[in-house]
Amino acid sequence: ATPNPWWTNAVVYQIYPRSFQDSNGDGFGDLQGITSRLDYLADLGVDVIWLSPVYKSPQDDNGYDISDYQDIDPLFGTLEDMDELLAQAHARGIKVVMDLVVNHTSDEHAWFQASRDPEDEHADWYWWRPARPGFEPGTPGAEPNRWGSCFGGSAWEYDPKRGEYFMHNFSRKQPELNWESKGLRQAVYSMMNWWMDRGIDGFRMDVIVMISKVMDENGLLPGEAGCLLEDTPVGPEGYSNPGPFCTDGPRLEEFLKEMRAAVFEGREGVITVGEAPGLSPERTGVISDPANHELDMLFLFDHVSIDQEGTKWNVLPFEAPKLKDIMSREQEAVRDAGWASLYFDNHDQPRIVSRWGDTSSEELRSLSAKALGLLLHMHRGTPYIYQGEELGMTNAGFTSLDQYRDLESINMYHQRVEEAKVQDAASMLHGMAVMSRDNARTPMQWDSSTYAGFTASYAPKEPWISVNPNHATINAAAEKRDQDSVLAFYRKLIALRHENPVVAAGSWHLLDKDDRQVYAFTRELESTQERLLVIVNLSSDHARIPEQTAQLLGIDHAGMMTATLGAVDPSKVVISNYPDEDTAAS
Ligand code: TEU
Repeated sequence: ATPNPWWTNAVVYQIYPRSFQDSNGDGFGDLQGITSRLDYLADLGVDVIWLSPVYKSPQDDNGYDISDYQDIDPLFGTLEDMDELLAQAHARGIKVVMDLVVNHTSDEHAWFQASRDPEDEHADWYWWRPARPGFEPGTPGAEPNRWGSCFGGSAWEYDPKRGEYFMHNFSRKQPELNWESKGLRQAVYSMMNWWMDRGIDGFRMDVIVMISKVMDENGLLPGEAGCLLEDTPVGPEGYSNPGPFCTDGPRLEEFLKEMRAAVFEGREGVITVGEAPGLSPERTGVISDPANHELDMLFLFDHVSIDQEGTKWNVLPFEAPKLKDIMSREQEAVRDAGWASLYFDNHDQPRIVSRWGDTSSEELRSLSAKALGLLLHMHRGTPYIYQGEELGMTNAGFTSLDQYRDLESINMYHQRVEEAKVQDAASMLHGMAVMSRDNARTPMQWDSSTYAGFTASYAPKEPWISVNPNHATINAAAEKRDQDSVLAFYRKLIALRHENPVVAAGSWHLLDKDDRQVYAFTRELESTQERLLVIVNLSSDHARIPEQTAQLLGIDHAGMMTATLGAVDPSKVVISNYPDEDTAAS
């Protein structure tokens, strides 16, 4: 069989530059700060770092609104700082992946400004549509249809200069790019090649599954101007969800193949991962199948939606069987071809130890973080560690609206509580405390000093968002000194993957799918005769070893797992060489 690509046993570390390390005391993280922390990342053992956007941006959506793809925003530094980071990372054997945001740009991008002139060559690089017939443009109800934005309000914004509306699935300062335009696509590929030629190693592609929109025979989008607004069913907040029309559209795979041919073909050592909200696990088997020449892997969303009902602000309790079911589908989809990404945390998700672990005591927080880390990293796929996840960093613990910075949380509070009145303030503030993206964006906790070492204690400016007070005990400096820390555990997890082919390449088989406390599965690799049995107690109390797992262990299932949230130290994990030895519990 062809050897597996290098990224099948790589571990990727996501950096949110704004919150990682501030080197000039302005309260924002920056590129020089990242470079100063590369030894920490090399010591952890990660193979790749993925940087959330550092391009020129008005920072309306913290850099996911780009106004110049080929320059660095002064908030983060300069192109020279970027070149130095690339050189220093590569010198340590660490690859660098940038965040590609080409479903939309900032409204301050030159392309958009040019597009506001209907005679300009860029006129069709965005989605422009006239007001509904019979309505005064720019007045309420005149929008082309009732699509809503993920960040609140209508998905259409009126531009007085052009006299038409432009579509935005995110903030009104993030106009949607029209990928039907070949000129736009060529300009994107040219920019991507400029970065690849500068020495980066690939891209994480922001909402890339949204670049193809569903069209009708006249090139119109469903629910277009002229259609009755009732054509687009409207939710309780007064808007419909554009998702179905804007995700996994008919030309998605055509565009991905065209991009791969134009940018990645012939380059070595590259990795591409596409963010795929709304895509089913089964689609990842097609899009990540190397025979299709599209993407190496996708970020799916089903497993990080099992504790939400309708919207992320309606929170449901964690149920292990639901996670097992979804993770099984995601593993099954790529059993024979294609590849899975493995993540629980990122800059849009709450911190997993607070979400599905138990932070009611220091011991349980540490055990939870290890249990969840072992669970994720022992699956088949490429694991992604989000900054601070390796420390067991927790949610922010915010209780009032003014502590939040994320426009998604703030806008949706106003829309849901004050405008549409579909949720009361207390319930929404609870939903935000559990699910807001700001939970992942508080400064990285390096040490126990005033600002956690994120910025100097004497810095002239406070950090842009509050530092979590628990940095006094949860921080990298303390955990580096503690061989039993979450950090030490993650270092072993990564080493386990690098040293045992079964972890990266072994097949995956779930055990006891209905057990509500214990999550257990096996990994097997014929070529090296290795088998691994992973048993994780995801509850906060003692759990009985379930039937199938006990049988595989050859013990009476009365055997109890002693440690609550039992994640044993991975260095004790014995990779058994079957068939003679019995499998080892881990
Ligand atoms: O996120 C896309 C996406 O699906 C988000 O709407 C996310 O799922 C949501 O915030 C969860 O409630 C990407 C980026 O990761 C995110 O940071 C950007 O805000 C967004 O696209 C627009 O670029």
